[in-house]
Amino acid sequence: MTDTITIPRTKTKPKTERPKLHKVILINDDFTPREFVVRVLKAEFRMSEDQAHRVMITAHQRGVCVVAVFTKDVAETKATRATDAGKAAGYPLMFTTEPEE
Ligand code: TYC
Repeated sequence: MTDTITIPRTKTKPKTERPKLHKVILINDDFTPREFVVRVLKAEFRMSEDQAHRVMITAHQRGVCVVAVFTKDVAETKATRATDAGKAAGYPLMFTTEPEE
């Protein structure tokens, strides 16, 4: 049995389709030191001191702040790594992800 039947695809994906991007969101808490949050943002998201400070302050004041958008895998990996960095230092620092509309 070497004969193979190939059925052509009837539906082709439009070439313009892009993978949905996912937001990494920083959540405020009462315990993680501001300086530590800034350090994690700089290390994991390659932000400048200024950018990191703005994001940290926004989360501090409003409860949450969007850090950046990535493909799903990258967003989840970065959120996990950043959350783990807090955990390793004994802080409840939390990053989550959410798909963009
Ligand atoms: N609220 C924290 C404090 O006053 C600082 C902080 C900011 C923690 C943002 C988490 O996502 C955060 N020490």
